[in-house]
Amino acid sequence: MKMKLSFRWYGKEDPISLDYIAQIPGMRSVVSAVYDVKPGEVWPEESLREIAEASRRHGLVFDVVESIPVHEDIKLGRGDVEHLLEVYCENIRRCARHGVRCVTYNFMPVFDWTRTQLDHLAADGSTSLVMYWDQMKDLDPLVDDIDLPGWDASYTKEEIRELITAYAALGEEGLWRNLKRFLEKVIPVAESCGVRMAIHPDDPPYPIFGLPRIITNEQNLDRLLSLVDSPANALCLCTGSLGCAAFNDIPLMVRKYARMGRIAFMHIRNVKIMEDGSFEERAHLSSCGSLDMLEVVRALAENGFEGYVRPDHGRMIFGEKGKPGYGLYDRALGATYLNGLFEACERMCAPDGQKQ
Ligand code: DNO
Repeated sequence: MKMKLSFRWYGKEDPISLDYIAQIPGMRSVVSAVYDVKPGEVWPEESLREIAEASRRHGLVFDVVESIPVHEDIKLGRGDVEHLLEVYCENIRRCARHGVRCVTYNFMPVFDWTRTQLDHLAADGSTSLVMYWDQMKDLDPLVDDIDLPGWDASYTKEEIRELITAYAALGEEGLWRNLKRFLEKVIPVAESCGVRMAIHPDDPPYPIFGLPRIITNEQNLDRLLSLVDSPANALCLCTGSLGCAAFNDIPLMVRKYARMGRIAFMHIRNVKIMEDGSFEERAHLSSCGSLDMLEVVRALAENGFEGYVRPDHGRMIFGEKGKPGYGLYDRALGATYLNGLFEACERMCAPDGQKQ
């Protein structure tokens, strides 16, 4: 197949071993990172070499990094930004030396994804991550001691308040300015070592607690891509993150950016949007959620997509216990479903522009 099927692996500590990952049909690439180094510090080459070698021993290729985290001071444009950008560039060079071709990152203030519960029980006995507005709406992190699942526990409540206040003062335009500075520094380095930078959209793609969010919709993705017009300035198009807001038409966006050649990495998963805008993570199958997976894959295949694809968050099923979203079974089912869609679409779809 043209697309490159991949699977996230949290390294030696991950309860899902590379032995298991290698047994999933069609699996090609390992998506991993150096997890024991803080943002703003250089990754030891030895750690990268270990991931690459372990992958190779299992017949897999370590060519995708998720993520090199962007230090909050880069996003806020404060402190020694030049030094932090230098470190970031050095990490890209080191990844490239060990075979990495795609580096995922995000530009979300303070928190990565936000959910209100990680083990919501569905009628079939499976559990998944959900975000319910009625559990969110009265929370104010400047007043309450909030402990949402998945939030970085390394910050004290005081630090979180300070960061939230700083981002509120920065605002969206300030965040855009700092993203531009980041890209102008990083993209030429990525280009020169054959790496594509893949920005992950904000999850969910709208402001939470007044924090600015900018990687959220078509207009803003256009703006991001035009900040530095290079194939190395690319998207990690996450269907579940963009797709939990009804204003995003996911197949349309996938088609548009695939045609432009600006998608380096696809995170493919399904979500069910509820009437009040809450959402539940669901099984990958189209009929299980709000997204049309066949249309997503068709849009990629029709544009000759050769980038990386990974099944994203799975539910916990078959009695599995583990890292929410990152168990083995449902992601393996997701991979198999995606294989089927891609096999069918890649064989049947003439590339866009070559249709009769
Ligand atoms: C969630 C992931 C994100 C993603 C980062 C990329 O499960 O998709 O945490 O890795 O946003 O920087």
